[in-house]
Amino acid sequence: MSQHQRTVRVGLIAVLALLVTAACGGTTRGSGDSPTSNRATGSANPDAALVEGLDVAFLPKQVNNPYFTVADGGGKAATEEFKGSYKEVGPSEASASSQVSYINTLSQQQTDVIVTSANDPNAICGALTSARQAGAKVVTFDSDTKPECRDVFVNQATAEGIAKNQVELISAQIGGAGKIAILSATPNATNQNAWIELMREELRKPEHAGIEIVTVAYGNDDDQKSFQETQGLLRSYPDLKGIVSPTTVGVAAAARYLSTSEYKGKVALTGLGTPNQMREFVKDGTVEAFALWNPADLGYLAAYAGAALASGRITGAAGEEFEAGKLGEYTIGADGVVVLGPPTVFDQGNIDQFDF
Ligand code: RAM
Repeated sequence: MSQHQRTVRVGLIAVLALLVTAACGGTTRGSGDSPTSNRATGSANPDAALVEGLDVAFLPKQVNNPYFTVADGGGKAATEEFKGSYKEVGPSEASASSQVSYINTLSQQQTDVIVTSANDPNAICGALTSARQAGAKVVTFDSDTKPECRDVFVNQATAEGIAKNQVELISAQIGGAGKIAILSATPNATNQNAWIELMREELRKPEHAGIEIVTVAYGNDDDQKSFQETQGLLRSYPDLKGIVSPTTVGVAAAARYLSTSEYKGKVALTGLGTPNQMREFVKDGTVEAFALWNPADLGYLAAYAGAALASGRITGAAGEEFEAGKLGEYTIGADGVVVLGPPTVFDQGNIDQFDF
């Protein structure tokens, strides 16, 4: 869409927003909120009518990762609901600066909403800032940038909640004591680094005094590298009791390695995985339990947050509310963060109820 077309359409959207607000008896937000953020109330999903034709682009950490296929699929479903136009672009490797050229292109194409999971908190900031100056609304989801480089971050769950969940899972599986290693994604990943830091904090609590993290290995969200790193961990630390891999790529590769090795059933493995990738390893006894949120819901919520920003319903300020289709109403928290909800734990008992 050209700059002119966008200006005209954004103007129309703003007028429509005002009309709907007036018709529904909505009010202009109070002090602390943006004066341009007019909220329509009384209708199930007023934004849907206001964002028709919106160009929404999803830019994942990497395109060939089943987790992002599902997450971005949720974004596509949401975009179709509000009759926007959806596309997914992105690198095949999750390296720090691999997303920059994609953001620049999306900005040149006058994309209305860019939804991205950052491979690095800093590397894409400049490109995102330029895109915002050119008129795009930027939503990060899954893995954040620095807050000043985006409008809203849609977090899958609180980082503290994820860290606690991971520690509880591994502790239960190794009997509360022993050496563990972490198999992470890329060394720069905002999300994994935050979780690992908080896992270390959690492990400093007296009830976890017997558990020691011996090292953090990086599989770069690459299947082969994650597989080899797992092998390396088991060779380097013969007394390892468990591995925590808070990445869907890492935990699936580690499970595949363990499942045919002498360590199967002896070294515990948990982390964040998709039920479809982990099912066979739960059934063959390699993995007892692991966790994840619903990636499709995460992408869906992120797309609706983008639509709410583009329609002027929200600006990203704390306390603002927006409708996210079938997921209902969400409120923006501090630093422009929206939280999807707590993660689910999967094991033999429930894994067959999930298909993603
Ligand atoms: C991988 C990615 C993603 C993370 C999940 C758990 O797919 O690193 O960012 O949220 O794992």
